[in-house]
Amino acid sequence: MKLSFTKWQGCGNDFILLDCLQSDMALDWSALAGCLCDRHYGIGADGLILILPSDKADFRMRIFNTDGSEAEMCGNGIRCFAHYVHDKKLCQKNIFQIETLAGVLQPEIIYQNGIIAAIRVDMGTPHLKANDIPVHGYGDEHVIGQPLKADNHSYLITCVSMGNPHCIIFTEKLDLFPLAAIGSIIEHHPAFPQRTNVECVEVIDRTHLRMRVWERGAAITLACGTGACASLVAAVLNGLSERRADIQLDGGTLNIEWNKNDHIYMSGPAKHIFSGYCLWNEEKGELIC
Ligand code: ZDP
Repeated sequence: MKLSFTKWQGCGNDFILLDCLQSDMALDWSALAGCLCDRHYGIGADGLILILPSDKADFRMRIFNTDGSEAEMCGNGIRCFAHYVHDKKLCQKNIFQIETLAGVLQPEIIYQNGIIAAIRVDMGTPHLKANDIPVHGYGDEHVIGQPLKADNHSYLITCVSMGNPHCIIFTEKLDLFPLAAIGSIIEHHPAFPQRTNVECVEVIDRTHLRMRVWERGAAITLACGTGACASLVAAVLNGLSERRADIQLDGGTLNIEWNKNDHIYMSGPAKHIFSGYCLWNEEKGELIC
């Protein structure tokens, strides 16, 4: 079958978007995500996002990682989603609601001098209790600066859920941090029954952080929106930053604010790369090249 797609990126975290508003296609999304996201034999992306109708919000978003697993949420992806539906005039409002597995979230299209300057998303509230993340082995309460053994080293971890799980490690020298070597080990560590995203963070000053990410189901990517939110929360909990900071990622910068109402607001860009179509063999579960 012919699949029309559009490809977007937010801070270099790139996604294939499928507009499923008109058709109720039921495909093997996991297999499709694996094939389409492949950078050599497919289109290439960090994830596959479905744009769906919702009965409790304006739209519903589903996100699949490159390994085919479904994530609850995606911060860079939801900005791309919001920009796309706004461009296509699928929604006339500048603030609207998107249902995700992490709850109903609210993006806002921010205009400056008649052009879109950023997408700001009310990302909801962070979850800090061990069982809500989930993380095992540290009791029922918060996990802030606790030791975790991985690859014969002990790392001090802080765990935060933005709907999806994050394990944050602060380091003084980000460029020397062995993320490629330990990302997968921590992702699959038995302490994390749903696996986890892994962020290493260097504090530049109280309003500037640098962060690199190992994404669950996708390995190292240039940016992670939910990870930036989780890192800001972790920095505040460890007394390392103000409640509002710029988070510098390898692919760009996000501004994150943990408001007094406990909601997190993430502001950043979303850009269209190209659109096209591909042919998908449903029976074989592979692209027709
Ligand atoms: O939680 C997960 O499995 C993530 N890999 C989902 C994607 C998160 C993302 N990087 C973000 O921006 O929040 C896209």
